[in-house]
Amino acid sequence: HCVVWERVWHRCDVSIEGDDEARLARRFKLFQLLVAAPQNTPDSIGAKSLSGYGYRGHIFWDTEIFMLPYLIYTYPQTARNMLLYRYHGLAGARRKAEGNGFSGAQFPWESAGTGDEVTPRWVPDFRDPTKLVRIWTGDIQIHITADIAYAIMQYWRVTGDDDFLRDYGAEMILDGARFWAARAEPEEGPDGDRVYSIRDVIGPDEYHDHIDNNAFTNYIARWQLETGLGVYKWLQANYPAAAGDRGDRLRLTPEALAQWKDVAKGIRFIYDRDTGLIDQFEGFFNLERVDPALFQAADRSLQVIFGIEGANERQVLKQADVIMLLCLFRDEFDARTWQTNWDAYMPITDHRFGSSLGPAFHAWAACEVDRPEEAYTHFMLAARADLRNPRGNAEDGIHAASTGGVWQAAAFGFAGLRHSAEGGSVRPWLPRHWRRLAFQYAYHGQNYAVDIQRGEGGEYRVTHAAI
Ligand code: IFM
Repeated sequence: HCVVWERVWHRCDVSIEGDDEARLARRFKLFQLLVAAPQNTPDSIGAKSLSGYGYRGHIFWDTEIFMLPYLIYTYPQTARNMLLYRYHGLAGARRKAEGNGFSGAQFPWESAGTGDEVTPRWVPDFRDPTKLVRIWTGDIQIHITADIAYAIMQYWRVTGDDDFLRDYGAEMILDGARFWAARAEPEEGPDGDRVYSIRDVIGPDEYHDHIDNNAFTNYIARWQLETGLGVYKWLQANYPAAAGDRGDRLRLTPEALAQWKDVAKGIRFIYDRDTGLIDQFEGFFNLERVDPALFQAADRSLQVIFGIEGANERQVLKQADVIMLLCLFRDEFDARTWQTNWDAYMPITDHRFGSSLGPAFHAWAACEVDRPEEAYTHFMLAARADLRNPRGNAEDGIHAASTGGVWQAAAFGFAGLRHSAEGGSVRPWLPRHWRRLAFQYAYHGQNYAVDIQRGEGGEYRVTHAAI
C-alpha cells in the first residue's frame, strides 16, 4: 500500500514548503480526488466525490472545469475515462435538447447513469423544510454543454490524443455547437444588424436566475461554435471518413455551418470598450448596489440574508462568473480588462458563504492581477473548505470541485503554468512565506517537473524541465 502511494505521489504531488497547513490541505484534497477517480472504466466523479450523499452523487460542471485539469495533466487515461462518461451520455443530452425544442446535444446540469437531466425540480426550503423551493438550474443553467467541450479541448491539447478527438470528442463538440446555434435567438441589433441573444439562463453565479445574455454563457457558447468549425475542418483534413460520418449524422451542411458562423459573429457580449468592464449579464449594473462592508460583516450567506428574490435583485455574487471567464480564457483578455473586472466583482462576491467553487479560481485570478498575498487568502478558503468545515455541511461529503481547484490555483495561478504554440512556461507569484512550490505534469506524453524556489532576498529560482 505504502509503496503504491509513494509511486502515486511521485507522479502527481504538489510540494509546498514554508506552510504546513497548505501542505496538509493539498495532500488531503489530491488524495480525495485520486481515490474517487475512475482509473479503469468510463465513469465520472460526483460533486461530493465518494465521500457523502450530498447531491445524490450527481455530476455537475464541477467535474470538467474544476477537477479534470489535474487529471488531464497527471493521469490522462483517467481523464479520458471521465470524458468517455460524457460520450456515453450523449443520447441523454440529445433527448434533453429535443425535449426543449432544439437540435444537437444539451448536456444535463446534473447527470447520473444515462446522461439525462436529473436535477431535482423541487427541494425542501432549508429555512422551512415544510415548504418547497423550485430549482431552476436543470432547466436553464446551460453553460455546462460548453464546459464539457472546453474540457475535451483542454484534454486534447495537453495529451495530443487525436484518436479520442476523432472518435468521441469531435462528436460531442459538434453536437453541442448545433445546440448553441439553435438556442441563440436572432434579434435586430442597435445598427439594424443581426445579433444573437441567449435569454433566460443561469450563469455560474447562481444568486441570479432567469437572466439574459450572461457573459460567461455567451462567450463560451461562441467559443464552442468557433471551436466546432475548427474541429470539423481538422476532421476533414485528417480523417475524411470520420468527417463524412459526423457530417451526415449531424447534418453539418454548408448552410448549417454558415449559420454557426453567423451566430458566433453576432452573439452578444456586453462590455465597456473604454474600461473593459464586462456586464455579468444584461442589466446587472442596474441592480441595487450593496455596501461592500456588509460582505465583511455577514455571518451567513448573502442569499440567506436577502432571500432568494432579494439576492436576485442586488449586485451580489455567489461565486466567480466574469472572473471564471477571465481565468478560462486568460490570454484573450488584456491586463486592463483583468484589473477592471477584478475591482468590480471581487468586493461584491460572497467569498465566505457563497459557493465553495469560487475561492480556488479567485486565488488563480489574484495571481493574474499580481496580488499573491490576496491569492493566498482565497487559496486557504478553498484549502479549508473541508478540513475546517466553514459552511457547516461536512456531513454531505467533501467539496470535490475545490480539490481540483486547489491544484489549478497552484499550477496555473501561483506557478503561472501555461502552454502556447511556443511550448510550456511558468511565471511564479508565490505568497511571501512560501519557500518552494514544486510539481510534475505530463504534456504530450512527456513528463515535466516544475520547481520554484525562493531565495533569502525573495528572488525566484525556477527549474522547468523534461524529466
Ligand atoms: O456546480 C455547483 C454550482 O456551481 C454551485 N452550487 C453547487 C453545485 C455543485 O457543487
